[in-house]
Amino acid sequence: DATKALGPQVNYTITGIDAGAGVMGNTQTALEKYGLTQKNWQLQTSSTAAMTSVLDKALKNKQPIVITGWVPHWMFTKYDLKFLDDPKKVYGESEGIHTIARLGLKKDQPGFYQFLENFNWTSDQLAQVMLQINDGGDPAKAAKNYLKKHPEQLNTWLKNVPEGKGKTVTVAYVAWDSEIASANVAKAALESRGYKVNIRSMDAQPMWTAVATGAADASLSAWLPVTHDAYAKHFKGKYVDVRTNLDGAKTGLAVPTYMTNINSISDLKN
Ligand code: PBE
Repeated sequence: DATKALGPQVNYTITGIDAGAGVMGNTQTALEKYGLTQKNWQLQTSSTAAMTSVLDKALKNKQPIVITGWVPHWMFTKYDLKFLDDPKKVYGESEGIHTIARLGLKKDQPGFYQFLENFNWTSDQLAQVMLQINDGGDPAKAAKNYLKKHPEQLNTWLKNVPEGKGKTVTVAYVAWDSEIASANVAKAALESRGYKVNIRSMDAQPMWTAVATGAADASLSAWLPVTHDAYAKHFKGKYVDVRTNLDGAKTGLAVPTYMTNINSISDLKN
């Protein structure tokens, strides 16, 4: 009921995802900065899968719900959602997905490092792979299909990358949908040049730790400058920020568009 206060209708709960996600830490900050903790608002930890399933149900019943949202993600393709305005800029102004590498990688694996310097794409391109996977497609197959359809882009990515001759590299990623797509596409691209690529799925903190300690060679899953700021600060000097592999990422709080009275995080107070 749009005329009633939102808080009691959703039990003052924001439906979140995994605890290690940067958007969770920032949402906790948002609750404090917007004075929502005093109003008993709380952030529920769950997983992307659980969050999107609760979201799916709410949408089917046209019920109110507040979630931690982000793009690129298929939730914004599949559902009519809107980000809540964030006048206090808790979630930052512009965000990108960065490629990070372990110290010494450029010297040890110049060919692989060259690939990392070459690799970037757009949200629309990433979505082609992500949506195939969301439709039940095998991630490795979706990645190979993408490369078949974009041979020129593959050439750009492999520019000045010498034959791998079976050299092994390890790429850490977090199993968020956008990162499942990028890890698999990078793997397929490198394998077409003769590299052997181990992609390892882990939580956000272990991912950063793996790159910072050299247990992984690189990762394409770093959201900067805001979402993973805490990790970036913690591991400062222990990793190389190679480049932005995708521009125009965004995180924040999101609601279905039928919640016409709720447009800003400040509106949650009413
Ligand atoms: N996300 C998706 C991640 C980065 C990718 C927004 C859930 C996070 O919050 O750490």
